Amino acid sequence: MKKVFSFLMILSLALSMVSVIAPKTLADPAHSDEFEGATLVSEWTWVDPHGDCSYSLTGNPGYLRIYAPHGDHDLYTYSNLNAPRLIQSARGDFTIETKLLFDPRYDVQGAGILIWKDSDNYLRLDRLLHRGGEQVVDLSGEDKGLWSYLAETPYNYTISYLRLERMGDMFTASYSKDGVSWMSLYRTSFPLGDPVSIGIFVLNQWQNISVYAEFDYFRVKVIQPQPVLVPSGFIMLAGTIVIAIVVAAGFIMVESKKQAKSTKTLEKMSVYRLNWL
Ligand SMILES: [Ca+2]
Ligand SMILES: [Ca+2]
Repeated sequence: MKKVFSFLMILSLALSMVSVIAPKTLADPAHSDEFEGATLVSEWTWVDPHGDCSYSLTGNPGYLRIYAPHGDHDLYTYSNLNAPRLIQSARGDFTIETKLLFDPRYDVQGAGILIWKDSDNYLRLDRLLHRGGEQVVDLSGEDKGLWSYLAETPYNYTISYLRLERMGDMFTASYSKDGVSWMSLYRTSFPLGDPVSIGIFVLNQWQNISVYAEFDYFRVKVIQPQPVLVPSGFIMLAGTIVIAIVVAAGFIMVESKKQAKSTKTLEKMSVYRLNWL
């Protein structure tokens, strides 16, 4: 009996050490692009609501240039959502990052990266000139149709690195001057669900002077869920204990029957002895 119980215990503990949940594979992983070719890869979708903007991979080889010829190209709930943009589908947790060459000179000229659910739910992180002359990196967007400027910091360099991280419902915006030393701009809860669109855009609003921005790359880093250790050992242990109790109960019943039989035999013998005496 002891041997059987010990064997079940060892089996239970051994199984508990190897039980894991394998990470899910993402059904719709997004793709990085260094913009080194002469044509766009098929994952991208060009969105240009006015149909008057353009993009080029040859104007500055190695960079994607997005050009907006005049105003009325915004991503702002109170004016319009006409900004030219390149988007692709994404799911799960990820970071998106771009390196940008952009030197805005006129009011509400901007360029950056975007996470978009629909026209009432999106986040944009951009290098921007607004409010008549403020040069900034800015995080803003709509949450269920409500517009917010979430955070901004003064920034007046031609090169900027922008990064948005999504972990569940949490989004973290960061920026850098050199792509090495990163500064955190803001962290916010922003439930969007899956799938979402991610991408790059250019703004040109409230004046009629053309502008373009050049993107060196758009990098997507999918954050894979970590394998999770499952306490299946406890489940196995519980099962083992139940089996052991059942086996022990059976053993006790058999022993009791034996005892009862031997008691009856003794009783019979006693009766026999009494009769004999
Ligand atoms: Ca809206
Ligand atoms: Ca490049």
